[in-house]
Amino acid sequence: MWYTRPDVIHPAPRRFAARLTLVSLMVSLSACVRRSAPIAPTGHTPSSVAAAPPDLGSLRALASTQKRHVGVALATWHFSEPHYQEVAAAQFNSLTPENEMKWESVEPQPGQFSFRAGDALVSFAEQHQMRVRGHTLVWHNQVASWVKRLSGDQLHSAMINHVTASVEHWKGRIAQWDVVNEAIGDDGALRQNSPFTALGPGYIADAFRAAHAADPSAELVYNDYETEGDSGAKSDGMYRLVKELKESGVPIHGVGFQMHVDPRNWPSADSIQRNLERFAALGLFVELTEMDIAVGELPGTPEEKFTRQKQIAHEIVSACLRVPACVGITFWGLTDPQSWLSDEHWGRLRGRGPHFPLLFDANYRPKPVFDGVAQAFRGE
Ligand code: 9MR
Repeated sequence: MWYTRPDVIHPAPRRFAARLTLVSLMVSLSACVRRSAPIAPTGHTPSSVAAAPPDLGSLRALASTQKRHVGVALATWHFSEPHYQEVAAAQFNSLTPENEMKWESVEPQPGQFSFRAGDALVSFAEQHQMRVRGHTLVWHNQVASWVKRLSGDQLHSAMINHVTASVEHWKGRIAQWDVVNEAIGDDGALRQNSPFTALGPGYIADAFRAAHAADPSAELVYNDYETEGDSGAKSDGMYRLVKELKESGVPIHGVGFQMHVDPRNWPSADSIQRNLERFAALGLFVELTEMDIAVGELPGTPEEKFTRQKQIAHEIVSACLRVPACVGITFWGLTDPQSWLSDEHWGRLRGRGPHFPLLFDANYRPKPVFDGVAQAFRGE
C-alpha cells in the first residue's frame, strides 16, 4: 500500500490529544447535523437551494448560508471505519457515490441490475439531508466488459436501456446526474478511446434525452476534467459541445468541472472564474464536482505544502462563489488515505507522492485546506 506514512508530512500528535480533538470535533459535528436545515433536492437554479441557520462549525452550514452545496464522494467500503459516516454527514450537504453507480457496478451483465450499493448511499444521504449527485451513466471507464464487445445499434440501445433503468430506479431521489462523463479528448474532439465515440456525437444528446424521459425533475450534467481554464482545446471543445446541445433543445442543465488540481500546471483562479462565467452565460449552472489538490510535487516543507494547498483551495472556492451560477463544490473523497491519488497507480499522474489531496487527514482531523474552504465560504 503506497499510503503508509501520514506522519511524513503531518506529524501524529500524542494519542490523548488526538482523541480529544476527535471527540470535540464529533461533538460540534453532531450538533451541526442536528441544526442544519435540509437543502432543497432539485431545481435548476441556485435560488432553489434553501438557506440553513448559520452555524460556523461545519462546511455544510457555511455553504448553506451562501445557498450552495458542499459535497463529498463516498464509498460504501469505508462505511465500517469509525468516524467516516459521522464526519461526512456533519460536514457535507451533498453526496456523490465514488464508484457504486458506475456501469460495471450497476449492470455487470446485460439487463441484470444491481442497485444495492447505490441504494445504501442514497439512503444514507436521505437520512442526513444530503443531496445526491448520481455518477455516472455513460463513461468509457468502469463500463461493464460486455458493453465493450458491442457496436452500432446494439451499443446504442444498451446505452439507452442502461440510462433509463438507472435513472428510473432512483427517480425522485437523485437530484442531479452526471449523464455523460469525459467524452472529450485533449484535442477538443470526441475522445478516441471511448466505445461510444463510434456512435457519432448524437449519442450524447440521446443519453440526455433518455435520462430526462426517465426522471424529468432530475438536473442533467455533462462532466469532464482539465476543462477548468478559459482557453485551450479541451475547454473550448467542451464549450462548443454543450452550447450545441443547449441550442438544439437537448435537456442539459449544468456542466461539471472536476477540479482535480495539479498544482504544477493549473489555470489561475481568474481564468477559472472567466470559464465558469462563459458556460453560465449559455444558461447552464456550473459545479466543481470532484475537487482535490495534490501536494506531492509542491516545493517546501510539509507545512509549506499544506499552506499552499489551503491558498489554492481558498482561491478556487472563492472563484466559484463569485459566480452566481456556480451552485456547488464536491471533494473527491473524505480523508487523504481514501483518495484515488493515494493509490500508487493513480498517484503517479500527479508526480511524486504522497499527495494528501483532501480536507481531512488519516485521523479525520481537518487540515489547513479545510480552513481555506471554510474561510472562502465565510467570504474572508
Ligand atoms: O475515485 C475513483 C476510483 O476509486 C476508481 O478506481 C477510478 C477508476 O476509474 O475512478 C475514480 O473516480 C474518477 C471519477 O469517477 C471520474 N473522474 C475521475 C475520477 C478519478 O479518477
